[in-house]
Amino acid sequence: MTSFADPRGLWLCLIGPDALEALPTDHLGWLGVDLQHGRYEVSDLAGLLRVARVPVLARAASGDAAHLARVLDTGVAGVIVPGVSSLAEAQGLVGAVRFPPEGRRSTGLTRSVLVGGPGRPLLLAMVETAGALDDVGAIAALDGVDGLFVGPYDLSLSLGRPGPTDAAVVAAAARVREAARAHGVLAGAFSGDRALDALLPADLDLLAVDTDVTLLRVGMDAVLG
Ligand code: 3PY
Ligand code: MG
Repeated sequence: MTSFADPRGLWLCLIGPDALEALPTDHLGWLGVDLQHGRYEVSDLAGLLRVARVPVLARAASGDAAHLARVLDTGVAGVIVPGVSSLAEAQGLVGAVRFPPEGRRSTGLTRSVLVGGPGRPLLLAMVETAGALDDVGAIAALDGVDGLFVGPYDLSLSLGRPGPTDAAVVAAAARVREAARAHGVLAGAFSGDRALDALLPADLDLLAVDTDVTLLRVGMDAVLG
């Protein structure tokens, strides 16, 4: 199982390469670049990858195979795929992300080939729907899936709970972690909230602690009070 120097990651929603280059990332194990809710297009990834000093995982906009192929062609270390709703959908992701014979991904003169990107990018399935939670053991067991990544905010919506710190969501996150451990794959989650950090399993392999947006806002508060 791949491991990261530090489980803590920063989730990028809007900063560009110049700001990333200026950001101290010594205490981070990875960066998440959010193509689903962030401002980024696939064409923004190369510039960020050129200055990133830790592995970059792209949160894809969707599980669409053509989109995932273009994201992977940039040479990211892996993809975090949102909104997975079933085992069948997760099987489709393996087909999209893996080269034959494991999957159907095509190769070409891509940035990942040109710069010798990661040989085998990570595929992390987000667990943020009730359907994915129902199938969590089978998804974790799939050859080609490297990890599960909890989206506690959407999961709370999908489970009809009031928010990510609700007991049912916290219990679901623990269940996801157990499934990942049982099948030897990575267990990760998004947080963005210190109260939630304390409720999530303590030994996650990946924890998106917070976003670049929060860093800017907290930084402004710290400087100006
Ligand atoms: C969620 O919690 O739903 C997320 O997708 C976190 O980014
Ligand atoms: Mg989500």
